[in-house]
Amino acid sequence: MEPSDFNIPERTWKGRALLLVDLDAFFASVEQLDHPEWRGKPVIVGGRSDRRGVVSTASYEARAFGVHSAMPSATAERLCPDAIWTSSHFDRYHELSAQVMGILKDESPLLEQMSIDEAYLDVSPGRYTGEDPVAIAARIQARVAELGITCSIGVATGKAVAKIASDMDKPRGLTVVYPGGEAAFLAPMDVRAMPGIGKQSAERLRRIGIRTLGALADTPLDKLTPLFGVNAQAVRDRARGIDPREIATESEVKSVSHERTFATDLVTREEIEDAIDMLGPMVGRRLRKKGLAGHTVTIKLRYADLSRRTAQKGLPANVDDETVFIPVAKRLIDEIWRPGDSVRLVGLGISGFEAHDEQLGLFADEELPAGNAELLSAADKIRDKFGDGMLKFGRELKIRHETSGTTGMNDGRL
Ligand code: TTP
Ligand code: MG
Repeated sequence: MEPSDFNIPERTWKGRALLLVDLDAFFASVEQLDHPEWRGKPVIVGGRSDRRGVVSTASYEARAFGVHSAMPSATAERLCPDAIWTSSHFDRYHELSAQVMGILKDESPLLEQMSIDEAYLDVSPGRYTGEDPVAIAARIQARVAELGITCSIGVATGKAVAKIASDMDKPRGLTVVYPGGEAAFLAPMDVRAMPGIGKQSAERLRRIGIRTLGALADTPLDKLTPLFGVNAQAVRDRARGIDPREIATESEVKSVSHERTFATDLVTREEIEDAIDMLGPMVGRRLRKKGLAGHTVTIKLRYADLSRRTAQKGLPANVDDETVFIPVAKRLIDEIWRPGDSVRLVGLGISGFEAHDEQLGLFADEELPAGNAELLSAADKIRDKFGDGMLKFGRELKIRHETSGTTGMNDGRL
């Protein structure tokens, strides 16, 4: 293979340097760590097919058979009949996640955690450390490996390229896109490789003859405006590797959140979903009142044993509309809850009000449903006048009478 433009190392890194660190087959790797006899073998974390479950994740040995996250367990069993199956052990995953985040914070406090196993780290020379970003990335890999799990890292000048790079050479990959090499790195890729360009955008681009990010980068703006409106330039910039989004460090993050304690423990997924359906409109209304929109959804569950778990998900745009963030919040349940867990408290919050504003609505046609601003604004008015109890949508009603106490509105972190 010819040396590509994007991987010619320079002696010193100039400008911004962001790492995207993502743990390899995270849940499965923790299971292999905790069960040495499972190492090197296909391990699947998830509910088995007799319970109509889906795969949470699979070790790379199982992925060789085609098994992947979100696949129905029945399919996974067929593809890999000899796999070792296990249910999730979230407390362990959170423990390991916290240890990894601790290592990252030690390398640079400029950290934005995106999920349980993924974080951006700003290691721009001169910002916090003068060290070479690639050397830092290599050291992080070594330090994480000491915990008994592995990670892949993308190093680049911006978020999108770092994210794509982190996924290029999993597991244990270290992919570096040097400053100035972004456009050449992206050019041959399918437009779908760009985070935020989903099925719909890709299809619309295909209809005007654009399949690769290179082609997108070279397209005149007047051809993109009908597709992306005011965001056409931002979309094209992203394809050219121009991505000035800052990382949002924890200290800047504020959230609007609500939580509720229940008199009787919630024991089914549906009951937890009902709680989210109830909390969502309270959070949404509070956001709209404050004129805030955020790109991180957090749910918090407290269990009968009083232990607490949270799960977070980043959104491709800032939102204040509960019809958009409630479905995302519900999908997070599986990260921290499994059948049999008794839940005493449910919290829901939106945070990350900064930075992403430039990309608001950028790729708004996918991943996020359109939302329902008009209806919500009408509902807000009724609630303003008569209070929260006056208007309830669907399932909200079911759960109201089951609550024993409410913690008030709070603008702190979940
Ligand atoms: P990912 O980072 O998407 O996946 P991974 O770490 O298992 O594998 P990779 O090497 O490709 O990064 O997700 C992190 C964890 O989140 C994963 O280990 C299990 C959980 N998860 C689910 O439970 N369901 C899902 O559909 C996905 C994508 C992840
Ligand atoms: Mg991962």
